[in-house]
Amino acid sequence: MSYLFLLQLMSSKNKNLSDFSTDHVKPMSNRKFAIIVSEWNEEVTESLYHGAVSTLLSHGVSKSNMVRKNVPGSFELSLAAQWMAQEEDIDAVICLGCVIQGETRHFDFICDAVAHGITQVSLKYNKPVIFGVLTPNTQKQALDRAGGKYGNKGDEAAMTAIKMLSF
Ligand code: DLZ
Repeated sequence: MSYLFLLQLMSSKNKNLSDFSTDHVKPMSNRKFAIIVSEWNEEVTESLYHGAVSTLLSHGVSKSNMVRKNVPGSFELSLAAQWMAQEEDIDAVICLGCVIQGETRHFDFICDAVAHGITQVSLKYNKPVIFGVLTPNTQKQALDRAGGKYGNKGDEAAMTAIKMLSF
């Protein structure tokens, strides 16, 4: 079992991803967000996207201050995040994906690469670049965390961006 998968289980088991404190959050109405959505496991990633948008809207971000971009798979999130982070008017980048454990080591390579890549982009551009990537064992576990019984990781990702911009 990979380290990332363990982290994922630890972070969402017994926790509702849509349940967070909003203390000390600053106004977001003049902030601009890029939201990058991976097309793999589309049913899940579309739910993550809708969760992220609704959380941003409920914190005063207008639709015109959200830019959506799609990428083919989660592996491509890092480069797309870099393209968006280098845009001066973008304040934070939210990366949304879902990598489901398969029978090969593809899962580990993709998860490790995207976690590392997103971190690098965040540090290079000095902006929040959020890891809104689910790494479950099954599609059911993914749906449980994409608007199901454990909330929505898209909400959590948007809230993380808001909190980092309020830092
Ligand atoms: C190839 C692949 C596989 C097997 N599984 C997933 C997945 O579960 N989730 C995901 O987001 N992407 C997957 N991909 C696609 C890779 O992320 C990437 O798009 C391709 O390897 C091409 O670089």
